[in-house]
Amino acid sequence: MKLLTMFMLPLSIFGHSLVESESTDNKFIFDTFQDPKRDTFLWETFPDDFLWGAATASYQIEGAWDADGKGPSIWDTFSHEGGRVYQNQTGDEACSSYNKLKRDIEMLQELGVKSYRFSLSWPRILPDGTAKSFNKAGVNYYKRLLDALVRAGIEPMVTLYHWDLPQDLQDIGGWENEMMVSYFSDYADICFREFGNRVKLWITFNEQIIFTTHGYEIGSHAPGLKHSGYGAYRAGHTTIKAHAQAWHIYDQKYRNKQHGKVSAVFQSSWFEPKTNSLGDKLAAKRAPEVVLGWFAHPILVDGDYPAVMKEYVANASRLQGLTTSRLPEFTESEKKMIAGTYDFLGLNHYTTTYVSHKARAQPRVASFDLDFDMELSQDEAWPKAASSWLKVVPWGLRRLLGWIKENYGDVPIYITENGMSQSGMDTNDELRIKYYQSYINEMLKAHLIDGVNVKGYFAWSLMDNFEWAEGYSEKFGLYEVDFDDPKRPRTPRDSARAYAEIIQNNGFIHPGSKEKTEL
Ligand code: GBH
Repeated sequence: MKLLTMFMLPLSIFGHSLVESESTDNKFIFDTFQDPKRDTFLWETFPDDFLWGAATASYQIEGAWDADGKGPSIWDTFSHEGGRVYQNQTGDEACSSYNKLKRDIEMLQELGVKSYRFSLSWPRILPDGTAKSFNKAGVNYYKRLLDALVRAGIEPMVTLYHWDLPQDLQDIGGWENEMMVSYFSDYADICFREFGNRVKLWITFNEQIIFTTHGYEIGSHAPGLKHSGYGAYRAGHTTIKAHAQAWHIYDQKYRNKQHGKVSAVFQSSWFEPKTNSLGDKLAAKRAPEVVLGWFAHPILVDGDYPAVMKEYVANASRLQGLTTSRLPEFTESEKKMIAGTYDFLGLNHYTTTYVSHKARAQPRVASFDLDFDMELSQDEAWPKAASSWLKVVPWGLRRLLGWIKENYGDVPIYITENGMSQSGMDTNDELRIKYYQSYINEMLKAHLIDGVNVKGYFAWSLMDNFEWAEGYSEKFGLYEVDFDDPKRPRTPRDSARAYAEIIQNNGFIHPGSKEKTEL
């Protein structure tokens, strides 16, 4: 099967012309996925105002971990500890983006994106996490970045929290401590005040489910705690209230002047039943309700956890001999404060998994992973990325978007991350080109055929970066970064050209029809 290529125009900004176009008779991108109803490629385009972007996060790219008064974050501590990250790598220097602002913006311009999603390092702005430690040098770095983006005509989408909590706040318990609600609100208030004249799209949290489960329950991410069965629920509970408070601060103090939008970014795979058994079907139905719904349901629906989540955690807690559920409860006034605190929905999506029903042994072990009587797996036939968890399953995105519309209504959706990893240095990344073409095509079908209100798309990532516990071994970049060179040179991969082509065409223009209109 030949690759569906849309490289009709030479993009001279990259210094050389593109791969010549191949036959476009192919209706399918992958050999593995050739269901005519599901997988046929759609030659169509997006609405004119569709927001094309690329994404990064502070700790993954900035480096300069202790420059200009920055305080340590939990990821500085965690990576410096040793034994936590692949080959004990750290984000001390990462991509040196703190010192390579000009080049990063040039890359965004080469791609032709309209928007750049990046995150603020809380301890760069408030070194000890609290307002009293305000660090002007850190603030000025982000002002320089924002000014440069404005000059380049690129709209910023700014994440307040992409996992780098100030270490001083972890020392008093981090997200397991309720006080974090007011510390986060103060931080958000300061960011809205300092940067809000240049920012119209704000994200409070990136993937609450990941940093609470990995950081407070499994221990594979900072702060490395293994509070199995309650750490993630307790930390997650705090983040939901912190999100809601920050949204209200924006709503009350800034919205009238700044006219921006605030929301959170949720992470979810798509979930397919492993077999046709009723148990597996019910488990697959439960999965998005729990994984996406844990955080999205309180914020988008009624200020409370999904009923199925409350039921399963309460039941597992009871079978464990507890008299109270390990899942905390919101008070009535908290529910009112939380419900409706969103202006759009941010979605990070990478892959699809099978779900099967699996009842757990008694007495129950307290663990988020075991609370919902399900087991996740993937299909060996699905194309593989370098990350063990990441299989390439484009049609899962369309199904997930349909699920969101069905369950949360006509909410505007930004896909805030989507992309795939490779392991070695190689700019010839044909599988990533197919990944982007097919996933973006499925998003297009969701929009045009299913009527899902998708407003924008951000590729993860602009460049190779510090992939958390995997260090630099899993590379997600449209641009390759050479981490052995102190200058951290960036080189566009073939996928950068392919993505630029999609953006330039605002979707997929059949080469045949293009020739016709040009004649
Ligand atoms: C996103 O997380 C993050 O927002 C981003 O920072 C990150 O670079 C990107 O995805 C790529 O991973 O090894 O089986 O324990 C996505 C969620 C979190 C999914 C870590 C995989 C490890 C699974 N990812 N998780 S495993």
